[in-house]
Amino acid sequence: MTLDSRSDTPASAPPIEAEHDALPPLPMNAEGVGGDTLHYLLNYLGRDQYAGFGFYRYQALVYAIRDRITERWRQTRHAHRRDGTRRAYYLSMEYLMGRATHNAIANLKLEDEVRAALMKLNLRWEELQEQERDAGLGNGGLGRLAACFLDSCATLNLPVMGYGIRYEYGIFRQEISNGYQIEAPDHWLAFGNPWELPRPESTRRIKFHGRTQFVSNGNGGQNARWVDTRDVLAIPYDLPIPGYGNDVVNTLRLWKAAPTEEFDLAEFNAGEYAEAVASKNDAENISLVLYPNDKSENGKELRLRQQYFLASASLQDVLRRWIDQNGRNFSDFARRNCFQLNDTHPTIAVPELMRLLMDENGLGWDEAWTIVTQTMAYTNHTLLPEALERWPTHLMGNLLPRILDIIYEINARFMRQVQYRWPGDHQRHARLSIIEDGPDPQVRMAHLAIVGSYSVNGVAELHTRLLKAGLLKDFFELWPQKFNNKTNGVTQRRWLKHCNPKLSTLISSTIGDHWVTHLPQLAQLKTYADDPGFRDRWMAVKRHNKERLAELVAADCDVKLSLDAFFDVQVKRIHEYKRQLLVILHAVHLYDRIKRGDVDNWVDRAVILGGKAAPGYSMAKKVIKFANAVAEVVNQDPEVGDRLKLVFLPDYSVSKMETICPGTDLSEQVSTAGKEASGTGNMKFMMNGAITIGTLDGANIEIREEVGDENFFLFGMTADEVASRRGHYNPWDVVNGDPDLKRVIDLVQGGHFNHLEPGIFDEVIGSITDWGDHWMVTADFRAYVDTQVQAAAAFMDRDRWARMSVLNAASSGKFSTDRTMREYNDEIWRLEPVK
Ligand code: CKZ
Repeated sequence: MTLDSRSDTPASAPPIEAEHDALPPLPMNAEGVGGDTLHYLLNYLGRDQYAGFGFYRYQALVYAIRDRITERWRQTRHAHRRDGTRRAYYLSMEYLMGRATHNAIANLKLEDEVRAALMKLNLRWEELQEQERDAGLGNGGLGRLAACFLDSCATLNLPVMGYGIRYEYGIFRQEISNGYQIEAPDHWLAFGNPWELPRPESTRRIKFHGRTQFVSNGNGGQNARWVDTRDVLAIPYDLPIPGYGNDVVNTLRLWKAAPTEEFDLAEFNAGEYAEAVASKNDAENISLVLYPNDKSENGKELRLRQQYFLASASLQDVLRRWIDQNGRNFSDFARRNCFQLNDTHPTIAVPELMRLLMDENGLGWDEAWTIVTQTMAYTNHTLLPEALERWPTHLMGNLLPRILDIIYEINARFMRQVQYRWPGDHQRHARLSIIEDGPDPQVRMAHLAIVGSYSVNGVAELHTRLLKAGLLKDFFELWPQKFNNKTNGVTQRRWLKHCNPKLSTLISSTIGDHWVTHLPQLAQLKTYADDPGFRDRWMAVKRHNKERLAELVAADCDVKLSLDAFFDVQVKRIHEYKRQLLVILHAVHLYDRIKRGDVDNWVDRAVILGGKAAPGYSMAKKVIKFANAVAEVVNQDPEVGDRLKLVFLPDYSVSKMETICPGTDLSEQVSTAGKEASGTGNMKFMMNGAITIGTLDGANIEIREEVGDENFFLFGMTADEVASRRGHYNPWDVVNGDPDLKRVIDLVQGGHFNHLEPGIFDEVIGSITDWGDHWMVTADFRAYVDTQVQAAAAFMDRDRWARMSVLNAASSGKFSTDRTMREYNDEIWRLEPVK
């Protein structure tokens, strides 16, 4: 069989139940798991107890667990097939999965058995776990959201499959050298990934370059053919997505790029053998590396190649299964399939589905367009203009000529509709057009996504409201019924149960464990917020978790934190709109207060920052250097001592967040109002009993609504105030009018934190003073500092703080992705849960 054979199932496949389901189920006990682990270590991996390399022991355990997952996986697949159920496909360029093993064991409810089995083998679960590399196939919130969605869909029995790219290199590893971020490649597959299952029999063929040829179809019409292409193969690797305690295992299918067998035959024939083989890299490069940008437009051809590769491979995969089961009759296709586009990144799927239906399956335009616009749904994740994807038509015309033809036709038909609705309103026509005119015309991917979809959603109430009133106003007027909100969430299985076992045990022993699948049950904890015994136990758990976090900080930053200090944490991608600067400048202000002896009623504080900067984002990288420079001075000053510590935790990741959020007292969510679409870190902190200091932005607003304003530290301008004040004040007037801020700016400008590298922070300070303070750091500084004083005072009142902490966790029920997925399903996908 060749790699790109056309059908996955032989014509006369045996009845599916027959022999497979006759296998006896594997034992779900310590003896079974332990025996299988040993079997895989000794007989399959060929290692023994003397092998010094811990990875093999971890690998053997994974195989033992995976066997148990695989039988449920097969049964889930058969159930989907048997029922011919309607299915949804999540298309995303990013999945920030983190580690899989703990999650799999916990979702199989095998934790106790695994522990016992490993004990017998003289292995420690905690140590084995450290052998697993994070699957870092995403940048930040958008990629992590996709991972939480998959967990919730599997837990809710929803037939949802994820499609993505199997990057060889995930998000870069961040090292800190002399305070600066250094990027190192994340070769996470170096020793292989025991969780993945390659399925080369389902390889798909992807076209690039070439040209469109029209041939007459014999009925007076013409058919388009995309010819003279340079093709690449897409090979699927499946990862199991186990539901919690329900024996469901869904699939995340990741595509790896590979050369076709005839790759560059022409060169080969000309005697350029080595060159032809070397040019295989062109194909393999497509799935080589994740683009490390979070926001920020990116016009690189390789990125467009990746996007088309994902869209085409995934759609072909779905169509192939459809044709195998239904033949080339697509009348029911839209009733049985839908695609959720994770931002505009996979939006090229809109014209690609048109092409596959028309060129490869003979449908007419109208028939194909009806199917497309009844199956595609688009989620917008940001209002930032620099993140709005646009592709130059010349680039797209060269790489995907047939796709560009189709986009032009979609636009021509769409513009006729616009002309009919708003005759003669040329400005509006230009604003709405999928093609942005100009010397270098561009395809606006968000417009293509909206025109091609039956649903358009934002990710928090405020975000959706701002989309409708601002960025997408014209589209909202045209198609108000397409727009809807779906507030983000996180999965409480990973973000409370697994990452905070002590708190989970306390919660479950108090209200039972129904919350693991029904998070609003946590509201029952509210009655315990005033129970002194419960509060003591709650705070003892927090202290234990602060100890874990302090150990991480000691190991990674070589700074010792006092467990009595107020743990004040901001971890997320570094971006000006997220205002890490506000947090650092506040630390400088506290340092200044200590140095001038203003320490009455002092509350010791440990400020912990973490996050990656896009490698090309120089301001963000300077902010990291700034944090480290301030930290260096503060942490070494004996006069400061435990009153203030500031650390920058390197290489922030999903796994690190699992230690960070349980140990946090104060969650920093301080973005310029109107700029953070939702945020999801805010929800993880809240669920673990941290209290938020934040602006009225993204999901903060809904968090505050749930927990009550007395349990949330609100500060700063609103989105409306930001919009009307921006550019209408002089930052220097603010600085000069606030003695605390003036001293902070003077300290930094005076070179107090950079004696050896003069001038390096000029741009950082310039960005908030001389150049208009676009993100309004100076404008919100006073309110922030005052609110921090209130937060510290609340922290010193141990009973009050414990109460607030309990109430935060107890009020986090809305922010489960179980709720989010139910809403997507009720209002967009309309799938039947599978039995
Ligand atoms: O999505 C989260 C939200 C956050 C929002 C984030 C996001 O900032 O508030 O909680 C989940 O809904 N990420 C992106 N846009 N919004 C985003 C991620 C990656 C890339 C881009 C935007 C990326 C881009 C543009 C990667 C490579 C090139 C270009």
